Amino acid sequence: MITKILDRYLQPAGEYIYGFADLRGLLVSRFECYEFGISVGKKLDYTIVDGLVNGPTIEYFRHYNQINADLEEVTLRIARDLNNNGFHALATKPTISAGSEGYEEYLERLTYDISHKMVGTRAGLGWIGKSDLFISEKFGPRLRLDTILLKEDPEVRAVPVERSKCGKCRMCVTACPANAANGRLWDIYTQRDEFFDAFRCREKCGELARNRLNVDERICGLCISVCPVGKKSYL
Ligand code: B12
Repeated sequence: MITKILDRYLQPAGEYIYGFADLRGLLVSRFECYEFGISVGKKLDYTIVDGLVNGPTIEYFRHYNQINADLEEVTLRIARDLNNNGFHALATKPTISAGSEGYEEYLERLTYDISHKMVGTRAGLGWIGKSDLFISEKFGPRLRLDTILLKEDPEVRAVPVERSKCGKCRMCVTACPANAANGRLWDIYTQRDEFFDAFRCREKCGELARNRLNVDERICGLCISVCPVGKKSYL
């Protein structure tokens, strides 16, 4: 039943991935009555991502906002349909923006109440790369993610991914204009700050967006563009 609903909304199917995650013990108190989650990923436009090699572009900025809006809408519609069919589902937002609830706390730590990447690894869809990106088996990092929380056990079991598959590759580490990554491989016991400096990344993203696009935003995406896993899935 759940997969039928998801397949109905996540169209065209080739642009999406989804998977089911057991999140017991992993969510903050605000969400802990939801024990399971559905990770939904929407593919980014490959031509736009390829165009990021020399820095952020206005096309990427628009595309990224459009995908966020698409994901927000489709996950809301799915959650509504699930709720109409006896489930208890909650669609979370793809990202946090200025003015939204919790934004001040977010700025202090650069973490949000729910990590879509964590839901993605628990759903077995991919792992965390050296630049702290979610690397999906299907699209590499060339996607944006969202999560639908669920109280009921969907009874579809995924094998969670618990360590990085990046091996010796350092493409994103050397490409990062902020030098934010130190090259250490991720596993579920590794904290973000041990291998990735999010504050340095954010500052550089702000500088690039200001200088290249004249917008007060934080945009880069070079780590997404250079990842060979994403490129491989394109071929
Ligand atoms: C805060 C934030 C930022 C901050 C900090 C980034 C960071 N790496 O933490 C800043 C402003 C710098 C930023 C920048 C960007 N961001 Co951002 N950001 C977020 C946001 C809102 C919250 C992430 C968060 O809470 N991080 C805190 C840390 C602790 O968690 P985490 O980053 O998710 O990763 C840890 C966990 O996932 C954990 N984990 C994974 N699996 C498991 C399993 C278990 C059992 C456990 C215990 C832990 C665990 O491992 C990771 C490392 O510790 C998310 C949306 C969301 N709600 O998830 C988008 C998000 C992470 N951003 C995204 C993107 C695309 C970007 C940018 C490319 C945008 C751009 N500027 O062009 C850059 C790239 C930065 C980069 N290389 O990470 C995408 C990532 C897509 C992908 N393929 O990975 C997300 C998911 C948004 C989305 N809806 O798709 N971002």
